[in-house]
Amino acid sequence: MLDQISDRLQAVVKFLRGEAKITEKNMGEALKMLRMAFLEADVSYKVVKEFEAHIKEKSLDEAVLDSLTPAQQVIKIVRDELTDMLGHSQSKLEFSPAPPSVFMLVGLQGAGKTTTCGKLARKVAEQKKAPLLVSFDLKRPAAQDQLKIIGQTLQIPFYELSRDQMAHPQEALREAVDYAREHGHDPLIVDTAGRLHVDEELMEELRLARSILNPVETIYVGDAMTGQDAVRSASEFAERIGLTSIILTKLDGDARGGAALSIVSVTGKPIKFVGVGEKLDRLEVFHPDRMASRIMGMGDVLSLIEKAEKETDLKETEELARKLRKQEFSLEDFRKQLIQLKKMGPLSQVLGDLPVGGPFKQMSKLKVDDKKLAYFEAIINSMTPRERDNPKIINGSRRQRIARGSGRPVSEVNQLLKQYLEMRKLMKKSQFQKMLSSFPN
Ligand SMILES: Nc1nc2c(ncn2[C@@H]2O[C@H](COP(=O)(O)OP(=O)(O)OP(=O)(O)O)[C@@H](O)[C@H]2O)c(=O)[nH]1
Ligand SMILES: [Mg+2]
Repeated sequence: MLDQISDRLQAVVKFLRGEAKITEKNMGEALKMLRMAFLEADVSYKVVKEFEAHIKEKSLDEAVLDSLTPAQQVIKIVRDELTDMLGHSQSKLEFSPAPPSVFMLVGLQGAGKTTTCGKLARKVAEQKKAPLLVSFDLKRPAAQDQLKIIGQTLQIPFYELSRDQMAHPQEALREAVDYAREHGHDPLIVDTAGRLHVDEELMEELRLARSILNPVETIYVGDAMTGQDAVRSASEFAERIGLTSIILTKLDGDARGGAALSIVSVTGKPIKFVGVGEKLDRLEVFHPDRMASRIMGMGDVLSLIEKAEKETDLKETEELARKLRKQEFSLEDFRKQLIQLKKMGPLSQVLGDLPVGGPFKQMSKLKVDDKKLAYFEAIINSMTPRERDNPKIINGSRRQRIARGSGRPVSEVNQLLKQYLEMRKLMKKSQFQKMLSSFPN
């Protein structure tokens, strides 16, 4: 996620760390590096200029220059400014005191509105809400089906418009709201049609829907891959129909970051979530502070730990941490680890949340895809408890027996053992130990 700008900003951090004093000269150099990094990431020029001015003013302050750690102070200033650029602090979804709260999702064609309706419904359902989905995309009959299928997949109810209702969309919307109210649904999540460009017809349609639905959240869904285009159309939507929040999608791709870094200051609206994959569970709460730290390479250990705590038994994690500290990490533990990783989602994503560099980057290079996780599990299942505790005893004939038992080739058994050893080695390294030390003994 945002690898390019992240690499560039980390280079600035590194540069500053190497400077014992902050002078106008090296500060000028750092500012130039920052400017290039942002412009390359397709951040709007105006936003870059403001950012630069703030950094300069704060960094050349006497208190910073005279401090014992001027470079660190400047790094902190950059981090704080970056956090502000991303929206300062986390913003939550609004709910209406008189349900149903209506969330209306708007945006250009293909931005991810329909998918995000599903992701959002899933997210609020997790918080014990009872969402209802409805599609106000009446142009394409397939649009209704798309959301209906998403609803079925998630087991979240979908309010299907009849042909008759489609002919009278305004009434249909009122009926959908009434239905939600009568059946205790909250929120009502409304999908809308997209267009290639902002046009008057679409704006009219959305304004009308808005006047009937009176949504507490009008959410602009923007494709982060389209950079400044997403920002420009967001401000048009903001001006012409009014927005309350933003969701950026496709941040899992190689988006350069321009949209994420400009959209908040250009529209004045907060980013509440980001889409990080096609699957319906790939929606993350957006934390400006964590994102800023992550971009600057300070590691999003917090959100990783949160994720881990949510889906793994803390006790098991503590036990694992203890074993890792004592370097007793056995194949049995490796097997448990694989199961946990499987629960947490694709490996590359989990590892992507960890601090950049060091053992983690190497770990993400371990060639373990999700299918392989299942094979690895099968192989470990075919080992005896003794073999799992003491993999050293697994010689050639044992390898053959394990391969036969698991129905996998011997080469894969070899590969697993090799990766296990590599993982063990990596886990001994200091950075991981540091993270583990945040777990109680
Ligand atoms: N990689 C990735 N793909 C996404 C994400 N969100 C949506 N997509 C994909 O983007 C494509 C378009 O998504 P839709 O939800 O149909 O977009 P839409 O805005 O409803 O499109 P229209 O209704 O045609 O305007 C689909 O292939 C989605 O799977 C995301 O966060 N990451
Ligand atoms: Mg759609």
